[in-house]
Amino acid sequence: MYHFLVKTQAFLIVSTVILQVVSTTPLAAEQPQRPNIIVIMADDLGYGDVSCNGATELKTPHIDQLAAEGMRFTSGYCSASTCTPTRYSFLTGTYAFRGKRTGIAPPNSPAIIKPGTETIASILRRGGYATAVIGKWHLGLGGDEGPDWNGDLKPGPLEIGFDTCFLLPTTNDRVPQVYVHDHRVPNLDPADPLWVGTKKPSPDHPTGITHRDTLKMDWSHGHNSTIHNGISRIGFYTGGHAARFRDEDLADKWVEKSNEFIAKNKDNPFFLFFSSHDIHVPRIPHERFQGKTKLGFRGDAIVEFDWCVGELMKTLKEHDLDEKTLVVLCSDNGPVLDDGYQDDAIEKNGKHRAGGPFSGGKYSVYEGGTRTPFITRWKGHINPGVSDEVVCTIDLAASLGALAGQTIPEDACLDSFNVLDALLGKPYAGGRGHLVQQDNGASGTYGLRVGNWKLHRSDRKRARNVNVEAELANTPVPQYQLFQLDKDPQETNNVAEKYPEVAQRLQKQLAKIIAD
Ligand code: NG6
Ligand code: CA
Repeated sequence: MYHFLVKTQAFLIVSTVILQVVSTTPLAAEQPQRPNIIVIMADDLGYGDVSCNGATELKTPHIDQLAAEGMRFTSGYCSASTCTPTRYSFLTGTYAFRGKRTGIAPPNSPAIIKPGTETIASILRRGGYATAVIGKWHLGLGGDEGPDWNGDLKPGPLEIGFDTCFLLPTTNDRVPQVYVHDHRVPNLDPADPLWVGTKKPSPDHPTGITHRDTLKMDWSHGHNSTIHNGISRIGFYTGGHAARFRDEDLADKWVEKSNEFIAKNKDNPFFLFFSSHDIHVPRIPHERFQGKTKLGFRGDAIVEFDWCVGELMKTLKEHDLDEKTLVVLCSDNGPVLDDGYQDDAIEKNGKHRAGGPFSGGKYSVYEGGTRTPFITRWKGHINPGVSDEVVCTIDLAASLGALAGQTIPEDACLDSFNVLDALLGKPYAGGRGHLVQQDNGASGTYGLRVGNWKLHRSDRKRARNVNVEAELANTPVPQYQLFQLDKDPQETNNVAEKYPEVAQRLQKQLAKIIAD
């Protein structure tokens, strides 16, 4: 089903297509168009965090413009409500619960996606694309022994299809606060080697507990180990001082490196995975964004992310690439207010609803955990509109592979559907018929959406105690619940007993997908 605007354009598009068929030689018609592709993935950005999805307490003009010029999805998803599994699925096109160690990766995690695995990057590279990931990685680096911070950091992105990378290796709240460029930590002084570990390296090592009064942003839970830039983090590290970044400068760095990559590849097809650290904790936007919203640093970080989107669009325009580039904007999981630092996100939230009309957020299989901002824009090729088709970040591998004219091997991208026509807003093109949502790694909490039905399955004994907004939004026991998303988007009314045959059908379907 499509928005009125799109439906009225159907006739025009059909007639244009007929004209094109008449006037185009068969050879040209068969050739893939191979536009450049930029996937912009935000971190922890909720459905309701952008003004084009209804936010009124802050403005996201650049994202709104993207939506106005493209297709805005009201059922656009990421596949998990935490970072590592969503990113794993986005790159591999396979549900994270099928892979090992796909839960939230610790600082010294080895590379989770093994070399030889087909990824969206390797598929596009085979299609002649120059490929880059710039920004947050959080999928581990190095062999089984983990990252060699002072040596060659491989395997990593370059071993699974990316030509180049410029990374935040894990998360900004996990040590170490250094960049990774291709296989190395840049600016590392050999006389001051980088050490990263899980145990306090010396009794007098300052931490968020021993030196709490010196912190520029206090922690609320966890995040009380090594201090850098006045903020204590998850994990311990020493050394590498010349290589360390300031949190305030991350967004500028991603934009700078992306602009370099785009300029270098403006004459050939390129794929850029722009992986913002915003709006993950610690939320420390650049000074010029601090105080820009009444929502505190969480809102300011959204504005910083929006600025990044605007800069990338400006760069495309400068190189005359607007009509040659498909842009996809998405998020890696739903929103969270207090995720471990006292940044006033709860206190200053006011009437802002980060999850939009949905319940839950990060860590949850309620819709708010995975139904997130999702926009596609390709000037001259996507007719602006709003779509309620179900599309997911996991589908980008098969869909964008198809766009690049690539065939995907049978044993790769197992859960990625080719929903290209839906992504391009083609009239009457369908999205996914079913989608599994998960919270973290193989933790046993799942959601299954089939049409307007939504099943929750929780194998855990207890809901995880995370304050997503005002309520505890994680899936509680009992084990199975059934909701009707069209009538009950907040998933408050469990109808499993009212529709037992539907509940059973979905339980079986979920069990089968998981076992496949
Ligand atoms: C949690 C962290 C949280 C965040 C999350 C990963 C604590 C108490 N909480 O374990 O702050 O880092 O992991 O977020 O340490 S994600 O978006 O990268 O998945
Ligand atoms: Ca995240």
